[in-house]
Amino acid sequence: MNQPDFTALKEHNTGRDQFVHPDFYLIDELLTEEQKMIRNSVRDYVKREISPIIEACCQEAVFPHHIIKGMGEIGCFGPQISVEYGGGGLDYISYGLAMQELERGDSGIRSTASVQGSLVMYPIFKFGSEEQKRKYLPKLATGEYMGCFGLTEPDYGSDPSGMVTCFKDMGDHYLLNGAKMWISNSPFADVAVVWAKDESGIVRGLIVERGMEGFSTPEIHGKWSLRASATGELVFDNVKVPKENLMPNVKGLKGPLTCLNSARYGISWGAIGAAMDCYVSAVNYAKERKQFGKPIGGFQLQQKKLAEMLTEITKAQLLVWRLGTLMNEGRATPAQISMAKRNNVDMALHIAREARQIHGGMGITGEYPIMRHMMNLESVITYEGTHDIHLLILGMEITGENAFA
Ligand code: TGC
Ligand code: FAD
Repeated sequence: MNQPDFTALKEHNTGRDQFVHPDFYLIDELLTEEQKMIRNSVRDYVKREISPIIEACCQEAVFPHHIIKGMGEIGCFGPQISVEYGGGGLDYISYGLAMQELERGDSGIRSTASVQGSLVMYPIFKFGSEEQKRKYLPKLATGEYMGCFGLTEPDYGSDPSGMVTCFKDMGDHYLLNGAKMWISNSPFADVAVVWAKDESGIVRGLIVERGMEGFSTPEIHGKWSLRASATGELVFDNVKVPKENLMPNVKGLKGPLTCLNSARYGISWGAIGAAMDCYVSAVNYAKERKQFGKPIGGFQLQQKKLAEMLTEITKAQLLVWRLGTLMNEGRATPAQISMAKRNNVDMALHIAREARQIHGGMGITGEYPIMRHMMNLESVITYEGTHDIHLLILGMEITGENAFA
């Protein structure tokens, strides 16, 4: 892999991203001035710092480390975490809008922010000791520390309850053994929030730091998806974890699953960003590209695709706005979040595929963002609970019957 020349890319590509979001139902009128300001500030950042370089990052499968500081400065890490610990203290609609704009840039960039805010800062904020909060959260908010979240294992993905990673109490420390798989940000993370079983088989959360002996983070190569995001393993070979690194305030699988609620909520907004980018590109292309003597946008078949895309985006926007309101009131249920994550990622993937067709052969090139979004969304529909798992969560909510096992 080659490191792209970021300076040259920015010089060449700055100003090319002229994105304006579709707002067919005037949903902006439901947003506060502060929410719109946050949305616009993240959008400007994406246009300036992400759009000019992202295609090259994906082509070369490189995570652009230099963006971390700027993402911290505009408040993308832990916008929903209390300001007392360095977070943004923002409401959940603002958080969602930030994720939407980042994922409009690229799902891998949104992933980096989701993991940092919802899966590393959130568990430390919610379940950590006061010392842990003071030690880690302010540095995670600025990006001085980057974090990752280890739940999935090679043999336990959808069913994390079977995890085999475990730790023993050795008196003055814990001894951690096992491995985690498919971990976003692991290759460069300074800290890992790791879910492991204690000697009674109860799932607990530990904060593991890079540099602890026996802890390694090999990178997973060869992905066709989320190529601008670094994914890896977490390997624990008799790692001595200080006792003060156990998060004291949660026991059981509800610990990691509570964090997933926040991250899945963010994805339900993020997917709209990817969908909107594909839709806007498809509208522009359909108006410009001529075949049989007229713009292809003048043919009914292309209009059907565009009309259905806009309809689905509008429905998804209304879904997340209402869900965000329920989140702000503390009334959103895990099943409601599952519905939004499942629907909106599937919607975005469908729109990416339709947009790809509208772009004809050009749709498979890096001239347009379509194929990159489409490939990214193949991960997004699998991580944070697969499409099937979210359907089963809804099925259980409706019937009261558990169809998982
Ligand atoms: P089950 O017996 O149903 O539940 C165990 C305990 O957890 C509680 N619970 C929840 N609590 C909070 N929020 C939720 N969403 C919860 N769902 C369940 C439940 O009440 C119970 O509590 P208690 O007190 O009775 O012990 O658990 P189960 O073993 O039957 O599994 C349920 C299932 C399948 C829904 C769950 O395990 C699941 O969601 N599986 C999918 C796994 C998953 O999403 N993994 C994601 C890994 S992280 C990731 O992908 C990051 S990608 C990051 C990026 O790059 O963006
Ligand atoms: P499996 O669980 O093996 O599922 C395979 C198929 O079987 C799926 O279609 C699934 O829906 C289906 N299936 C499973 N159980 C049932 C059932 N009961 N009924 C019907 N169908 C079923 N994990 C982390 O912990 N941290 C991370 O940061 C992280 N980042 C990731 C980044 C990427 C790029 C990817 C691809 C994954 C990441 N993951 C992460 C892991 C992700 O959460 C898992 O891939 C996901 O939970 C699915 O697990 P699995 O891949 O083992 O698939």
